[in-house]
Amino acid sequence: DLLVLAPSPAAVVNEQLEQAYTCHRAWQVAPEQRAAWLAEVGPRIRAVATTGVLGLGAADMALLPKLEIIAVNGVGLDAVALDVAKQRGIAVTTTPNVLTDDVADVAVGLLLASARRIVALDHFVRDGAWERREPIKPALSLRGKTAGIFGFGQIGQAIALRLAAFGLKLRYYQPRAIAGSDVPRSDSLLDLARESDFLIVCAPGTPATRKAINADVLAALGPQGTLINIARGALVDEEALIAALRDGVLGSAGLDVFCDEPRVPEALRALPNTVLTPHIGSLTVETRQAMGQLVVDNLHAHFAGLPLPTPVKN
Ligand code: 8YV
Repeated sequence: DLLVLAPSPAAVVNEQLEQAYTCHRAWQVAPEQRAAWLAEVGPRIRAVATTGVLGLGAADMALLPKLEIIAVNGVGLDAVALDVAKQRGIAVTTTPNVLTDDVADVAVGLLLASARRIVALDHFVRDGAWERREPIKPALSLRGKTAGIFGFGQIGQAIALRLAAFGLKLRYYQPRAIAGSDVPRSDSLLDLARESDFLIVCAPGTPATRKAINADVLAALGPQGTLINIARGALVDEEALIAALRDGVLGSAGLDVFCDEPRVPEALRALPNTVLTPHIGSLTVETRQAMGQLVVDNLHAHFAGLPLPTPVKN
């Protein structure tokens, strides 16, 4: 029996799961009935298919005594109780590589939209302000500016590759230096923010990165600086971000992720210097199909006793 916490947008993925397993679809259960439902089906569940956002917490895991594998449709592991999984010998898989380029594209899109005020100027045209000949303030060019990448893994490096083509200088920070990279590493996150015009958050959500982007980092990025976040909302002190954007301590922000999704603070939505997207970094037809296929392949491999294609080393 497979517990499916969310459907894939790719029908062929859902069909393969339905064909191979007895699927229990959690998203079709009303929130108030979820606990009772899970207590009933839980003892039969041997596998869970979940998303990067939903993960699987310790409380739910406790209701699944026969659980053998958690297949995450995403790369974020922040919502999975990895310690419990390890203790119980439960395998965990993710969907690396296949989403890297699409997520990097969204980071670049948010950066361009923020720097050149594309969304605000779209409204400017639609609302007739252009026709009324209202003035348009020129933006600042990207050329010669510095993009700092916080978290220089696959996604961070894919973003660097793209931004180099825009004539941006690049730097990164993460605790572990990347051997052989020609992108210089800053000494700390605070230094990276100080040295950058654009700070792009690509690090995993962990206890160590929680609220790493705090008031000091935002002030170091500065009044002409831009924060881009395609990682997890938890890495940013959202209250501090709102204050910095409101008070002109920070120039602008392009955000695909938030602290309490899908709720986005009204204060953030009301600010003119933000570009906001609903966590769509990996949401393309092709990538969601490839991610979903990896979920299927990992589950099939597990139950066939074969090596897992993309296991998490836990
Ligand atoms: C998705 C993600 O939002 O990979 C992740 O960790 O956040 C995204 O790809 C989600 O996991 C889709 O299922």
